[in-house]
Amino acid sequence: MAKDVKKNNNLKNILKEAGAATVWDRYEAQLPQCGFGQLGLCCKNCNLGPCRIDPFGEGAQVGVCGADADTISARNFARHVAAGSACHSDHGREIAQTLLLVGEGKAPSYDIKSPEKLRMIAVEYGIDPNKDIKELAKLVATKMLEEFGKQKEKITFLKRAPKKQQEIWDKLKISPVGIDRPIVEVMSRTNVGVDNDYKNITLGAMKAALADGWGGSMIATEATDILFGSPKAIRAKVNLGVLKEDEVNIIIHGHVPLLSDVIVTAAQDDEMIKLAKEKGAKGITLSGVCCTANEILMRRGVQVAGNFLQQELAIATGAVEAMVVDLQCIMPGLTKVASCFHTKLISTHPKAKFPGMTHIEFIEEKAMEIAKGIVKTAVENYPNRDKSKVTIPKETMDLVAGFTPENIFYYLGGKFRATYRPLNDGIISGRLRGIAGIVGCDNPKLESGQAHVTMVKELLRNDVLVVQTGCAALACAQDGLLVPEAAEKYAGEGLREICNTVGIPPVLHLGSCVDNSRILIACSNIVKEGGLGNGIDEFPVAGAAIEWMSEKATAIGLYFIASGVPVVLGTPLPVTGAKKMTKFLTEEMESLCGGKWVFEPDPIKAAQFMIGHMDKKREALKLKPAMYKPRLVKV
Ligand code: SF4
Ligand code: MSK
Repeated sequence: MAKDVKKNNNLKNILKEAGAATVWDRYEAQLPQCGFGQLGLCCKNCNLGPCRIDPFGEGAQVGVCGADADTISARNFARHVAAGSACHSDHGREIAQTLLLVGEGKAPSYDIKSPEKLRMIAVEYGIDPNKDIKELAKLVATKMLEEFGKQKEKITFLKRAPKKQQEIWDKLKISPVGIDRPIVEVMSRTNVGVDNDYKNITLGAMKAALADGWGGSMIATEATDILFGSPKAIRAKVNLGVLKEDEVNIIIHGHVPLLSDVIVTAAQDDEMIKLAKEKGAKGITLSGVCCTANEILMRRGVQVAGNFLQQELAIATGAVEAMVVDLQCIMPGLTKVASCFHTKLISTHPKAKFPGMTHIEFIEEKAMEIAKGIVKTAVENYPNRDKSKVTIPKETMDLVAGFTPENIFYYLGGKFRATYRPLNDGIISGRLRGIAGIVGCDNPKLESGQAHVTMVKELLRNDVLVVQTGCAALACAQDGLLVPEAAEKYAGEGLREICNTVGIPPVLHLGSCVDNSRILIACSNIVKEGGLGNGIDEFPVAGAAIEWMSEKATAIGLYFIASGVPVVLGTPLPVTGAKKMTKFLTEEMESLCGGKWVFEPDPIKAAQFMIGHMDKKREALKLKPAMYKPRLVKV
């Protein structure tokens, strides 16, 4: 059964009455979902098939080619990871390409908002950082783009990882050479009759995942910071209540901020606001959904309408003039929902078109012109709004976003003593038990966002500092966990002391899905600061994407695991019909790289696993146990 946790039920009913299904309805209609698919036992990699393995051991145990359950599930899993890595990495490539255009003076709508970061990255690529800023942008972007096609050398940012992790990857032969190549390699070796050893296939997938985390995603993060500015802690509001009854509402949805950032500027243009007033609105309200929301939230303070599962509900408010989408996590079901209202759906990316949407193609060279055209289309749609259909929920919540591995130095150590020392000392002394990364999507199979909230509250009361990205961060933000005041309400004594001293929330918003790379960097910085072992696998850190849904989440999970961090999923990977493969992923992998997958649907048990893992790591480092008893809070 879908778990809709009673959130926004009014809007769901409105859609039902209008004859448009929501993601919850469509999920129900799919039940029972295919057991072979769930167990990872079906294969259609060649035209001898499709084949499926009988999970009860009575029917066929191998496909027509002879592949068994372990080979089939490993191949399927590897292809998921490759697709996820490809998605993030392509995102990174696009931002780097725009950076190159800026360096060449061909993209006048953009600027270098963070020259400091540009210089920092230039040094890492061996470029003289004192060159003219445009020239530097060109050189750095060229180096970034070269990373994708490298044929001999390892990708540059691997050097950011602790030496121990680099040695493990070399030993396992999974250090990625180039970003595209390991992805192509997965597709090649999972073809019929190529790689048939489930462990070897999985190692190939790990290489593709590392190319994502330490390559494509990291480039996406760094190039976005260079172009649009490194985030700073910023307060904003979240939830559907950010939509305004008397203003033109434009929602931006997707992942790549190249257009959305320019739309933010276009929507503030006097000419556009004047036009909105002429059409009878008081102004223009811009808000975001999914990771585009995270990108423009943390750099421009733009409010967030909602997470993945709220995209259809936003339209059901009847108050959205236009939803502008780029790519990733955009439900094709939106078109049916929008057809019940006046909302214009505008696709903008050549790689992501939707039957039923208006396509206005985005070109970097003409970004502002296109952005203004889109805003104008939305404004002109305002008179078509049927006021009798407007139902905007009242709920909003404050959040603080915009933490990065660079600025957290300052929050922790002060401007003149910028250092991770207080954080490491907090862990060493036991004030903090450890750090948890709670990331990923929201999913009706679990609790539509609430599983994140329950898990995070359990971690906070046990003095675990939580870092978040993606829709998980937005779900917790809606519950009021991303404000400094949440420390008083939910944190254990040790975490509360630290949050109150430095004025940070107990849950730190680190950005979008590609910004999981920031968590990797933060982990590396903690190891470099000293006192907590020699590798990411040695200190008390764990991750979870309990409500995962996208293939991108499998890539993210696997690069954390390959980097030494165990990762909890609420619904298992589709491999559990293959016994040896499941054992490899959930047990044996730990001895190879320090991380492993854990499948646990109960958010409290999932949090307890993470806490237990942190305690084990503390013991191995001969640290004192956590200083305080867990806080007694009813979750
Ligand atoms: Fe069947 Fe093997 Fe072809 Fe897969 S690759 S469809 S298991 S014959
Ligand atoms: S948007 S990948 S639903 S986190 Fe990055 Fe949210 Fe998951 Fe998409």
